[in-house]
Amino acid sequence: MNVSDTDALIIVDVQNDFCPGGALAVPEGNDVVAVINNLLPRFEHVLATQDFHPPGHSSFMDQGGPWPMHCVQGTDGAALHPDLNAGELDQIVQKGTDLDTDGYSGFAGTDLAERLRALGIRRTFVTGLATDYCVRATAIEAVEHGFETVVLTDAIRAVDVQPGDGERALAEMERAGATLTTSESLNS
Ligand code: VGL
Ligand code: ZN
Repeated sequence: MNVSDTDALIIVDVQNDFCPGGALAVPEGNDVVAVINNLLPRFEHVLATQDFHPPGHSSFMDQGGPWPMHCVQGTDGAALHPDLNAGELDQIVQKGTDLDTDGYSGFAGTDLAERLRALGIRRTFVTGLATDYCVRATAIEAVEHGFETVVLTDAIRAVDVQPGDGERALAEMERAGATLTTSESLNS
């Protein structure tokens, strides 16, 4: 697969709270950082999403939601992983800022689609955390927005609240029209 200037790398939620030691740790979540850093120089366009919840967000357990408090705006847990080569990110899109919606998708309540169109992007390559939530939702909505969509399976990790959730999410993304491949299949 050849990478061109109408492709964008999308890095979903590679944040401290989703890595081991964080509030909503994804097993081996930090392992995606090295894979993504290797991908960065191949892409002209790189956008990262950042889960960025206000205090009292409806997805938090103390509000009756499913998750421990995580990625609260302005906290270290919400910061991008320190080893991610942030200098190569062109844009950061904050999501989950609305109190009452989960904000899993990078497109939900954001201008991500408009930003991609403004850059002339036709195809997105989706990486990051977590396979079964925000990666899944972002990839499926990228397809719905009309972008050709590739999910790089070595550059994502699942929460797996229930065993098999990550595998099921892969199947769902593929069924929605995304292509699954690994970063090794990319030329540039
Ligand atoms: C995520 C659960 C809650 C994710 C975000 O980034 O996959 N999961 N908020
Ligand atoms: Zn969240």
